[in-house]
Amino acid sequence: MKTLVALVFVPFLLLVVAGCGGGSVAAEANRVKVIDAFITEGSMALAVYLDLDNHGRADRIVGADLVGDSAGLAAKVTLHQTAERDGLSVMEPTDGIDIAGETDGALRPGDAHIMLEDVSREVTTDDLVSLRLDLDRAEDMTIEIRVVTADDAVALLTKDTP
Ligand SMILES: [Cu+2]
Repeated sequence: MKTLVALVFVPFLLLVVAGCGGGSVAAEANRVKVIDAFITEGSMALAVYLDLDNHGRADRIVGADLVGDSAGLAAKVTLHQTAERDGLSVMEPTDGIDIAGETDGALRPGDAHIMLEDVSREVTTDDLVSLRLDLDRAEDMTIEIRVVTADDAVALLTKDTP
């Protein structure tokens, strides 16, 4: 009798667990969207700025790396946070960049950004840079970063603060 009870209930429990887990993973996957990503043309060290749209819960960028044709373009890809040190604005490595839940967000100068370090060549507006973002909750995603002129970067970075 005990065996019969187990046989009846185990498949039922498995169904419930599978349905629940599968649903939440799928829903979480595409909640964070990158609307725009850009760097200013140049070489050596390039800061990546992002426009984000998060329709899900708060998340966190925990890593990033260049992929595809862009792999190896920079020796290092790091997450940076801007901080005040002795009255100076400096950027420091950080473990993660928080993305607020249920909101539009942006990575902007003076705040957090992704840094391409030791870029091996001049990156121009003809380039498109592929970057994988590692997220804490949502699935990792690959984004295309466009390269803009210094003037265009200023226009993009000032339009958000009317
Ligand atoms: Cu930086």
